Amino acid sequence: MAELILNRRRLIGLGAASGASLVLAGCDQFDFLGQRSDPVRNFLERANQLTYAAQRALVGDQALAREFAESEIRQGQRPNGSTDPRSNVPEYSDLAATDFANYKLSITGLVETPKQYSLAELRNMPSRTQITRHDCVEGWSCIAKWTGVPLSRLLDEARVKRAAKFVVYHCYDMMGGGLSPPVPYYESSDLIDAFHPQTIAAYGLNGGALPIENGAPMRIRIERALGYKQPKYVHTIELVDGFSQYGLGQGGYWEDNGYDWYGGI
Ligand SMILES: Nc1nc2c(c(=O)[nH]1)N[C@H]1C(S)=C(S)[C@@H](COP(=O)(O)O)O[C@H]1N2
Ligand SMILES: [Mo]
Repeated sequence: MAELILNRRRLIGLGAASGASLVLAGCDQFDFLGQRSDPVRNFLERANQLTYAAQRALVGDQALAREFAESEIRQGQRPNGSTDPRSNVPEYSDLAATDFANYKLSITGLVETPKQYSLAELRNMPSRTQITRHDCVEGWSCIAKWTGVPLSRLLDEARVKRAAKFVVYHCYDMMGGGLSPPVPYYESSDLIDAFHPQTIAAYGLNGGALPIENGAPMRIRIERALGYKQPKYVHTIELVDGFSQYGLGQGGYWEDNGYDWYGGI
């Protein structure tokens, strides 16, 4: 896990075209990578990482997601997944009762200076507004206007340690139930997506405050990723060197249920 970023950079160094054709051509083409212990080869052998590597090679580290005009916002953001954690999370219910006046966003884990921000503090920081399209794997899309603090700004204030490789986003809402005990929703990204200029800690939607059904008081927008990679109701952002100890170890609630980790569009 510690070598993942280095390895990805080496892979991208092979060039976008060769990266893509390698994946399409199948494993024989990997033979030039030599012995089994070659770090790039080990990296490529993770099935899930094939998509990741190919998408990264094609998309590039800092390519922007498309942004739209106001006139292209055709309806409100369709609520999906959890839409009201007040129903089963007392702590969230208490926060909502006072319009999130006592909400704190924590930045923890592999940082030099752990931080906490109230909603008012977040709203007073430099913001970014972007009109983007949200694509849910269930087959619908919505164009919406999101306002928030660039996550890079929060991470810079907390000063990310060199050992950090991923960011885990912890949410208030509890998923599942039935036969298995409910588990909290969570997600994760690499540092490239965390520091991407369109990745924001969003507290505003279509010109108003972010409604509860869409993740109040704050949700993360990672604009080059699918809907399930847009965590709502986020209370803690944790810098980690791996995510095996969270949930079932796949990097997110839906990943633990079989979805792809990278989830790029
Ligand atoms: N905390 C949390 N975040 C979540 C979900 C959820 O159930 N809980 N659902 C995901 C899915 S599958 C989608 S499509 C979007 C829906 O966001 P929206 O309700 O604002 O449309 O949130 C994502 N983030
Ligand atoms: Mo979704």
